[in-house]
Amino acid sequence: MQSKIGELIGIEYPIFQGGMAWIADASLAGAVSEAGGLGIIAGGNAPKEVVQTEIKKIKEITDKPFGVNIMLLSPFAQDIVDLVCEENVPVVTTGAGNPSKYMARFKEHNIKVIPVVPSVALGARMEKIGADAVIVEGMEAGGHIGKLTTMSIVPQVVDALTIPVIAAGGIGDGRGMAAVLMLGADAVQVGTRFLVAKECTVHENYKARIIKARDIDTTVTCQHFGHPVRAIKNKLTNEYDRLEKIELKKANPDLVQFDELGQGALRKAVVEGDVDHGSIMAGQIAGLVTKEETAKEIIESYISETKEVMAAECSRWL
Ligand code: TUI
Repeated sequence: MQSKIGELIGIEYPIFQGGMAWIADASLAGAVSEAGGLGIIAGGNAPKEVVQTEIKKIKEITDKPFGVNIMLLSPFAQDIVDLVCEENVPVVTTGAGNPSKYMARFKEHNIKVIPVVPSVALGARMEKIGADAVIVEGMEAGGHIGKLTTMSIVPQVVDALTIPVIAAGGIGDGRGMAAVLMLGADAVQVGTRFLVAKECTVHENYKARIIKARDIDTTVTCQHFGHPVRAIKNKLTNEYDRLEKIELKKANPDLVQFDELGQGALRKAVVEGDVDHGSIMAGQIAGLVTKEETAKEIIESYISETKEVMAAECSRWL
């Protein structure tokens, strides 16, 4: 498969696996890279040693390119920047902030840098300071999200930039992939569908909630205070909603409690399998995800479906 991204980083299929905090470890990322996509290890909020162990493991699993996602809100972000430079990680993606201050360092180490950008302005800034590509993530995505939808932001960033654009958020199968390629994206990033990969080590209760989810089952917490996060509705998101209603009426809302409620919530769902009080971060396409498959099967199904729907439309239109 020819793609600008494929040539840039040496992958066979233009599919990235999202660097999901607490979830995207060497097991999942290694399987994705081995299957010809780009597996990405999540830095999340983890300390350097934890991420280093995963980097060492992925090098055992595959010789193919892989990435590390640096979550810029993490207290360990600087340490993870040092780590990816020391370990010769080929690709870095960043999220939840502006990576400008690290860019020169990445470039010195020949690392391909691909920031997630929630707007045209940040995308243009990233291109100017040397980003190799950008990931444009719509608010259909799971986890921490921006304000715009994939359908609206992808073509606007494509028009404003010359570097390749990877589309993310709401891309649950080959139909979604074909759609964003039509919008001008060069590749896709997929999170939610990989949550149920056989190689994904997330707790089985988490997987079961994704497979059970319907179209209307995600919600966004902290729309007014703190960081908006999309997750499957449960007792935790109900509690967020209740607190938000109370605090919205106050002149000086108490913001600390939102952080406290969020602390450890993702770990609770991912590691302990507490899907009532933990945060089941997932995108709006969770309703499309119906079965556990290997990472290879997931990638192959995106590619074959994309070809199929493209060919069908071409024969109708051309
Ligand atoms: O980062 C993500 N998704 C995430 S991070 C995460 S861990 C977390 N948990 C609770 C609260 C906050 C984080 C779970 N899911 N996606 C990439 C992404 N990046 N989405 C939005 C952004 C973003 C937002 C603002 C990127 C840049 C940005 O820049 C603002 C600025 O400083 O200019």
